[in-house]
Amino acid sequence: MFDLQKGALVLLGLIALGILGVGLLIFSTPATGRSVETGQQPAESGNAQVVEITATASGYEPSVVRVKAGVPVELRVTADASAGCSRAFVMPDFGIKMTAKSGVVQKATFIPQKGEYVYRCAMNMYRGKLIAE
Ligand SMILES: [Cu+2]
Repeated sequence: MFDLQKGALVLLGLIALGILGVGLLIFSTPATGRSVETGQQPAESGNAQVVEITATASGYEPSVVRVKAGVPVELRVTADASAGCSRAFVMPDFGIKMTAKSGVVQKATFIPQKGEYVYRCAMNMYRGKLIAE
C-alpha cells in the first residue's frame, strides 16, 4: 500500500512537471512577428522617417504606412500624371492639406503618437492610413 501511495505521488509530480513544461514552452515561443497587414517600411533621414506617398488615379500608393511612434516623420508627397482628385491630399490629424503635383515633391513633417492616422483626398473618396507603433 505504501508503495502504491508513493507511486501515485511520483505520478502526480510527473504530471505537474509536464504542465510546467507546456507552460514554459508557450511562454518561450517567440511572438509571431508582424501582423498580416503589410505596409511600407520607412527609410530614415537624419532622425526623421521618410515616407513617400504618391497620389494616383486609383488612390494613394502606398495605402498603408507603418512608422515608429514618437519619431519625426517626413512626408514626401507627389502625384502621378494621371492622378485625379487624389491630388487633394489631406491629413486632418496633423493639419496637412496640399495639392500633390507630378514631378514635384512636397514635404510635411510631424511627430505621430502611437495610433492610426488617415490620409485621404479632400472629398474622402480615396484613403490610406499611417500606423504609428
Ligand atoms: Cu476625391
